Amino acid sequence: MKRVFSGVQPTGNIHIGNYLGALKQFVELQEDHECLYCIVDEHAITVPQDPKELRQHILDVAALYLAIGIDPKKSIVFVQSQVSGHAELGWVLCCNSYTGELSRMTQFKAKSGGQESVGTGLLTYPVLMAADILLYDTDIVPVGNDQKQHIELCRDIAIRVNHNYKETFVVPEGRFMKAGARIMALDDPTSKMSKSAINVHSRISLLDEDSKIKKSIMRATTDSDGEIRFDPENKPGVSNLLSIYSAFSGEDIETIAARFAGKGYGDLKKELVGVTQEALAPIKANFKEIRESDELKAILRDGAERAGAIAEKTMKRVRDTFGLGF
Ligand code: AQP
Repeated sequence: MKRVFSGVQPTGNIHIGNYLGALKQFVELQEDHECLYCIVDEHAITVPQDPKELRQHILDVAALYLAIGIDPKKSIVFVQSQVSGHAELGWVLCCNSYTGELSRMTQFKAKSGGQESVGTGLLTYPVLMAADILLYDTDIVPVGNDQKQHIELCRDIAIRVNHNYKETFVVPEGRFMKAGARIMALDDPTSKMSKSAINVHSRISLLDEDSKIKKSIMRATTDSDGEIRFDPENKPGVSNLLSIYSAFSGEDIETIAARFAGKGYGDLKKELVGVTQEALAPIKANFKEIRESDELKAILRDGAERAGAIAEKTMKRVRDTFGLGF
């Protein structure tokens, strides 16, 4: 069975971009793969976090994982900082990567831009992400399109170590959704939907009330020509709404666009409100009960133990490759 690894940062409310780009794949893959799904709290602290809030967000993401259908009997669900191999391998890989390649990463440029002093963690973030993946001999990494460059870097580092030392790492492949790989902000369809954007109507969070979902979609930015067709370059707003519709419903984008031919943007938005509310209703219904259950922490402890056992095997191999310890 091929092994799958992916993670989500506990940095705020998980939105439909995270879900349609990454999380939805997690659920599908667990049926016929060996899956590890991580809450990557060590990534979250690359920018300042309130410690109390961070701990709450860790449990929120864990509960959401289960609420969307990740089954802890089928998949390993755990928190990154509970398995020390992530930080240990992260350091080893830092010593096998170059500042030049890291400073070229688009996400680093975006997050560090305009700041007076830039934390080292922001620069080395993709190296820690490579460690997360390589620690588990991962074959497949389901992520959104924004992570493509980081997956390439991870592959480069693995190939570099295998070539410069000896065969140590499995070289992984990214897995991207056809529809949903890059959901754009509702208020500005030229930027990706993000947890940290100031305008709450730029995104739909998985736990948003129906009224908020309706408000955010009905006020989404479109254009003035009135034609419903999929054309991300010239009609990014309408194309984004069609992508979200397709990703939730499973219906082909072209089929949806053809069905709305001659109708107005208001008609598309109204239907999308219904489709989104319907898709998120069971997640919201499951979340509350799981989040309040005593079992949640037990599931995470068990997950960390199982993940830790796999990680330790890899770390033994890594220490041997580099001659660490005795
Ligand atoms: N807009 C998006 N469309 C599709 N996929 C997305 N992902 C993120 N945004 C979109 C995917 O979601 C997974 C988890 O993301 P993350 O929490 O690890 O980090 P992120 O990419 O930094 O998410 P945000 O929402 O943009 O958070 P902030 O605002 O904190 O930077 C990843 O697989 C990612 O590709």
